[in-house]
Amino acid sequence: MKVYETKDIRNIALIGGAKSGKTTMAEAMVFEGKIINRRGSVDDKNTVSDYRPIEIDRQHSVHSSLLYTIYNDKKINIIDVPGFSDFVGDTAAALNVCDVALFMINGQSGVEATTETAWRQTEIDKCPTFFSVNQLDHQSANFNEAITSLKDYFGEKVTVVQYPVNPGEGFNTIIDLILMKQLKFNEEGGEPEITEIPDSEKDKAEELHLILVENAAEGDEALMEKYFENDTLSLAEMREGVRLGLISRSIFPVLCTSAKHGIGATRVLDFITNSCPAPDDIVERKTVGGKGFKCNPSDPTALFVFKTSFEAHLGEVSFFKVYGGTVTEGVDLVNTRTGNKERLTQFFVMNGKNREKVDKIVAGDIGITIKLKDVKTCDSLMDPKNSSDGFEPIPLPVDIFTVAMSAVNSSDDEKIGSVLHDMHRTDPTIIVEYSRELKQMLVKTQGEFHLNIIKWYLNNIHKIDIETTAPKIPYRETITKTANADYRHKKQSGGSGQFGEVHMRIMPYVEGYKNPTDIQVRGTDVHDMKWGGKLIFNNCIVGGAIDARFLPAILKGIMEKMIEGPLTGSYARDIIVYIYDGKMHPVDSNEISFKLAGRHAFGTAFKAAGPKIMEPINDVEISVPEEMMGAVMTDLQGRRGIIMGMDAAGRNQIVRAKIPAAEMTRYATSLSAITSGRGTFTSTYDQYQQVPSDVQDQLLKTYEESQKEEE
Ligand SMILES: Nc1nc2c(ncn2[C@@H]2O[C@H](COP(=O)(O)OP(=O)(O)OP(=O)(O)O)[C@@H](O)[C@H]2O)c(=O)[nH]1
Ligand SMILES: [Mg+2]
Repeated sequence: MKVYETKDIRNIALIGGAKSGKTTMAEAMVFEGKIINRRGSVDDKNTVSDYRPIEIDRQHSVHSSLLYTIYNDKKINIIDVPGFSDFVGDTAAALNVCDVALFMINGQSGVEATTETAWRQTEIDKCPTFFSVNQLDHQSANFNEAITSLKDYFGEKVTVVQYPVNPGEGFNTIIDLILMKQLKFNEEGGEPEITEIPDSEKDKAEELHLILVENAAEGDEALMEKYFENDTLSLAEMREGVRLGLISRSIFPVLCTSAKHGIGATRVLDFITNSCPAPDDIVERKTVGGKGFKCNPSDPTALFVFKTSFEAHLGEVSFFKVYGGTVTEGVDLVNTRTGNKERLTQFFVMNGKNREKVDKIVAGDIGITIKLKDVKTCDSLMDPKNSSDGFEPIPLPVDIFTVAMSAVNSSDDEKIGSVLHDMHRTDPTIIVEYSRELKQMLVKTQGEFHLNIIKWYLNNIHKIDIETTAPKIPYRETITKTANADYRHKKQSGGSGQFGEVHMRIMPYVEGYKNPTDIQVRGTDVHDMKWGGKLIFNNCIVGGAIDARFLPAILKGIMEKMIEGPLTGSYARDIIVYIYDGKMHPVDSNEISFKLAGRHAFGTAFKAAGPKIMEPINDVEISVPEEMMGAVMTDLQGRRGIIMGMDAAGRNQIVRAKIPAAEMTRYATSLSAITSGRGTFTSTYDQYQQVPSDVQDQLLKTYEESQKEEE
């Protein structure tokens, strides 16, 4: 394959709502570039992009695919991103390395939830963005409504560059406001017949052209002047204006297509090659340490791995974009995460499942390599002379949906662990953790849909039957008042016996607490519990009632009960203990006796000290369209939520609330259902709080029952 220079490369992320037609569009682009000689379709399960078994089975994209096409002697890399909102991690990765985002808008439904979230990501990445209103051949497609919806969401910089003359069945004709021509496509796409704009469309075309010219000129002062001088712009000036406007995000052009029939596809390619920025037109990408790379082949070699996947016959594949230099076969680069050298031996350019071997990849281009020793997504591979730091990682969304997963057949448990570990490598938004406290394997995802993908792989590819349940909640136990307890451990068996007696007082720990006045504290140990909170252990023994050497054993006994709390076996926290008296036996006292005495005395005192169960409370931030606020608030009340505040953010309202973690386990699914996918949220642990008494009664009952079952 010919090597394309940086200025002749375009990197496009195909983004948009589920089933808007991204994969179909990618297929049309690859076909029109003559890279494949037959246009497949998602419905016939034979596209280059949706080639994986799961995608063929489900007939939608599940993983992003890297494709390329050639048009106007430019190489266009395309990342086709799955549209369901749970795959937001793929969107983040694609936008991180692509220089332009092409949003496919379903002409039947306008701006969808995923479009809105992906748009926010383009704002963060400052990514040049344009739209194509697709499915215009559909009888219920409505171009004007789609434009209204786009402007409504994204503002007046949304600019019509093309409009359909005959939307609906038989759609084949477009007025192009850059070319100021009519484009008529034949049934299966291809190159259009270009004619003058018919009289019937002239007024509308002139009016929209003027808006386009004004918006295009806004991207550049010199162009603006030219426009004022001549009242219009030449084709080259228009293209330049649009290109600059895209870069500065002062224009968001809208094209129109029927990807299914290839209508408009060649013109989209033409637009990409003539009006979209090349990789070196974009602001430089900085390393963590502030070094800048502007996709220049003369810079030291620098590349960024944005995706990892497992491919048939290749094994683990690393997808990368070159930001500096040219990578050639056999080059040694340093992984800035590990400091180790990696030799890159083979490169390929990809078209979904098809790949072609190449000798080198220049700055600005995207490719894949295989057989790396230790490289993960987000790693940077740098010239050894310039390898002190790497690029910022892709900003990934936090997980919002957690389940506990186990194998139906416990002999598969280990296998599940290793499969999930591999899944995390290829999709870092899948997080797997084994919780020792809960004794559960927790799988954290972007939602139930995402989880179902994991289940599909485990069932169909790895043949493992699994069960998922809501994760247990890491409750804590504490006390609310002071109590005393004594315990004598005494055992007489044959020769030496066991004897230890402990008198203790326990009191709730709060910051700034005061010791009781009737007890004299002689020594204090503060223990920070690794599960949060404190245990304060006070030695108040007078007159040598208990030898100092037995105190550690008493503490050990108490600790055992702190680990397995007296109420429900959860960790205990925030307790002050005073050991103020006891008894020893000159022969029979030993450590084990005092440990047991300490443990029992603590258990008894705990139960008398107004014991309470505490639960984790999360700080939750929910973003929803204004009109859905009522439903969201009602739902929050049912979750014992406390509303902390509300702010307006664009079209949305942001609700801040404190909600018990126990009430949040399926929130991703509920919020999506209440808001038709428009609501988003984040949830982070804030603090432990005592549960209300009805919840405590229920928890005690459940624990009692589970203990009975175990017996
Ligand atoms: N009528 C019509 N149908 C289309 C068009 N483009 C795509 N479709 C159909 O819409 C469905 C979804 O198309 P895809 O290309 O898979 O959409 P996608 O955006 O890649 O979907 P996800 O990857 O699941 O987000 C398929 O049945 C396509 O045949 C179009 O221009 N016109
Ligand atoms: Mg798709």
